[in-house]
Amino acid sequence: MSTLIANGTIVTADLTYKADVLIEDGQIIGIGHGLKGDTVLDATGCYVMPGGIDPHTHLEMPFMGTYSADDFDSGTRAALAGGTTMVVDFALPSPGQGLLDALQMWDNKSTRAHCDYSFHMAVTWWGEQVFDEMKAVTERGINTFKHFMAYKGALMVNDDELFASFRRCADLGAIPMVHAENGDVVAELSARLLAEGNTGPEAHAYSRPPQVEGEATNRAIMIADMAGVPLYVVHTSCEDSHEAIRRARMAGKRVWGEPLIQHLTLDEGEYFNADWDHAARRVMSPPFRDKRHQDSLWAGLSSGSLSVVATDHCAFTTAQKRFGVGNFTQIPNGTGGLEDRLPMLWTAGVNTGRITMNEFVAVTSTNIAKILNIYPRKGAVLVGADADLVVWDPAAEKVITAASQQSAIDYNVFEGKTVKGLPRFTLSRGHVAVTEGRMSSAEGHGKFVARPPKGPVSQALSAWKELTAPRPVQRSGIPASGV
Ligand code: DUC
Ligand code: ZN
Ligand code: ZN
Ligand code: ZN
Repeated sequence: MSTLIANGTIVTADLTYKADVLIEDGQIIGIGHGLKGDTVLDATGCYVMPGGIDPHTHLEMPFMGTYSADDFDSGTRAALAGGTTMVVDFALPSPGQGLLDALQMWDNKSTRAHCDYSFHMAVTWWGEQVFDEMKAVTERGINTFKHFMAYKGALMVNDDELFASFRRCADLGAIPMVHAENGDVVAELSARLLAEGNTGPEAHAYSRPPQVEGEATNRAIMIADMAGVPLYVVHTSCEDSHEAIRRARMAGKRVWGEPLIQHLTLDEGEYFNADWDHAARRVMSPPFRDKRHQDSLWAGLSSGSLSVVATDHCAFTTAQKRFGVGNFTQIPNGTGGLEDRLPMLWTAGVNTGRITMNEFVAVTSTNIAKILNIYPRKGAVLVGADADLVVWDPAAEKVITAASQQSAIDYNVFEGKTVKGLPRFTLSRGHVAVTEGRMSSAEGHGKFVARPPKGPVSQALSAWKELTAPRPVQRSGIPASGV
């Protein structure tokens, strides 16, 4: 049984042209004119684009005394409803837990996925077991390792551990990722704020100023440089962090930055002059910033210094957020966004002229497919690629509401916003999963996508070569005794 997407305009990261797309057995088998299919999907007036890839989700993750509320069922339904056809979730060992043990937990949860998925592995502690298991993890098709520089006393790793793990990544041809915030400073500021009686959700933002992120991003970049390895910085939210990434890239380093759709479109005003629930529902790390930082992120997308737009989808219900009444440090950190990433970015980016359609495809799909080493199977409209596609109707509009979303939580941080530009159809490996908002996705249809290591990248521009070069040793002049 073949499917033809007819009368649409194909938009990829570098081309825009009119052609039909023929699909069979989950793959694109033809692109052109005069093709025939058993089923025809009408794409008149629409753009046919690679489905979105969200490289940053936390589904059913044990975190801050609870579990994030969207699992691989509701989370991947939300993804497909919004035109995203693949998610990459973080397998998160609790400190002391083996990586393979954590991976087994994620394997079990992900059997419910409606769209294809992959994992990053988090390194939340350091030891011989972690060192050894990192190799086995790459052999399972996971080529990215995430490190938390914040969440002191829980997930945070120190600089010696970062350096050791980055070195291991270099040996394995894997890419380290960082949540870049200075966890020591956050802990200090949080304690001080609480002692002064600042217990509400707005204090969460005070405890994590942009400098905390800028410092950690700079530090991670330098450590990666000394380890001779590329670096992926998750949820880049501010100019301080973006500036470090820009500088590294201009110096020839492979460093990628990932702003979130939330930071691009929502600002710190959400925490102030708002009731407790409204503010707490938007507590995430890093927090929302002011307009100057938002402008910096948009400039990064159009200039290419920032590479990927993600969500960090980590949704908690209002009841879960209320664990932090009286103490903002107990509010589970995280917001949703999986269903809204593409429509919000199209509305705030393409419709305003801040980014082009081709840049939209690059930052929502193609760039990350290349970074994660799954291009052109994913992130492309090419013969032989998986038919993970979105047929995008630029004229379709809706108002975002929690009442109509796939996510399991009871609110939406974009509630009331009008978006223009929505999927007419979303296809997961050729299977029509969404038609104008009506779901026909299938639980368990999603398959794990293995991502082979990239192999060691050239270290010509890193400090590692110099640091490990033979050094002259002083052979004389050792004092006989004393001084
Ligand atoms: N930030 C969040 O807001 N939630 C999950 C983890 C993180 O780093
Ligand atoms: Zn993070
Ligand atoms: Zn995250
Ligand atoms: Zn199917």
